[in-house]
Amino acid sequence: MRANRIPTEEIRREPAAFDDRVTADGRFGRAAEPGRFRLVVSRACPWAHRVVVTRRLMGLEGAVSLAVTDPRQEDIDGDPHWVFTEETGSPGDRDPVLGIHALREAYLARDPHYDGGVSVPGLVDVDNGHLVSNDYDRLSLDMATEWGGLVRDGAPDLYPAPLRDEIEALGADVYRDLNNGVYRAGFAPDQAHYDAAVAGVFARLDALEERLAARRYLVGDTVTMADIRLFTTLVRFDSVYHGHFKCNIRKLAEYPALWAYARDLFQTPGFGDTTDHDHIRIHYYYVHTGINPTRIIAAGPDPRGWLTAHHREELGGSPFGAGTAPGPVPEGERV
Ligand SMILES: N[C@@H](CCC(=O)N[C@@H](CS)C(=O)NCC(=O)O)C(=O)O
Repeated sequence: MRANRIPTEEIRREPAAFDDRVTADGRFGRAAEPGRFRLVVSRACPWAHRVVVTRRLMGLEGAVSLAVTDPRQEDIDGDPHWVFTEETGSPGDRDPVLGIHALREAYLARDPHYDGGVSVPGLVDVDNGHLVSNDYDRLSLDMATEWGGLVRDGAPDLYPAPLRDEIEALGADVYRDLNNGVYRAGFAPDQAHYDAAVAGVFARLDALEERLAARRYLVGDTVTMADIRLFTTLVRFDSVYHGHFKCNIRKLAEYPALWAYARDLFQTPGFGDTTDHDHIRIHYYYVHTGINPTRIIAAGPDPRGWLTAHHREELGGSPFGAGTAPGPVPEGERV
C-alpha cells in the first residue's frame, strides 16, 4: 500500500519480507541475547504497538532496546519512509545505536537488492545492522513464549497453551473485520469496497460488545494476546479510524462494554503507558496524503476520557493471573 497515492484497488498485505525467528534456545539460528537486538517501531502503528505492549508486559525492555521513528514519515524516492529525527529523540537525525537515518537502510544492509516495502515493527541485529524480522505477529508471539530466561519474574502467560486455538480463531475474525477492516474502509478504492468494509467493522464491534458484556477479557480470565491484538485497534478507533478512515457509524465511546473494556486495558500497565495519542493522530492524518491531501491533523478527541472509571473489576478476572504487573516504564521510553 502506498499511503500517499489515491487508492485504486483494495489494500493488499504482503507477507513479511523477513521473518527470521529469535528464541532463547536459538533453535532457528538466532538466540535472544540481551542487547543484541533493537526493536524499531512507530508509536502510531497498531501492529508495532502489539510488540511494544508484549515486550513491556514480559519485561524485555532491558533485553531488547527500543527505537522510535518520527510519526511524520519522510518522502524518499517518492514514498513515505520511517526515519529517525531529532524531534523524536535521535541526535543528528540518526538512531544512536544503529547509526541509520531511515529504517530502509537496515533492510538494505540485510539484502542490498531489496526493493519491497519497508514496514514497522522491525527487529534489527545490532551487531551487523541487518533487519531480522518485520513479522509483527511472530515477533509478539515469540517474545511472549520463546524468550524464557530473559523475561522478568512475574511475567504473565499471554498465550496459554489450552487457550491458543480460541485466541487464534477469534483473532482471525477480529483481524479480517476490524484490525485490517478499518484499513480496507479507509483506503477503499470505491463506494462498494467501502460499504462492505465498514459493515464488517461494525458487525464485528457489535459482536465484541456482546462478548465483553459479561466477561472482563476476551479469552479466559486474564490478559492474553487476544486482548493485545484488539486493544491496539480500539485505542486508535475514535481518534483516527472514526474520522480519517470514515468508520463513523458509531464511536468506540458509544459501545458501553467495549469502551469500558478498552479503558480497563488502557489503565493496566503496559497498555496506556505505551500509547502515544499525538503520534497516532499526526501519523495517520499527515502521511496518508492519498486520502487527506491537505495534511491537516485533526485536533480531537480529548484523550482524557481514557482515564475515567470503568468498573470492570466487578466482572472478576485479574489482568496478569498468577503473574504481576510490570514495573515503571523505563526512563527514555515514557509517552
Ligand atoms: N507489514 C505488515 C504490517 C505492518 C504495517 O503495515 N505497518 C505499517 C504502519 S502501521 C507500515 O509500516 N507501513 C509501511 C508503509 O506502508 O509505508 C503487513 O502489511 O501485514
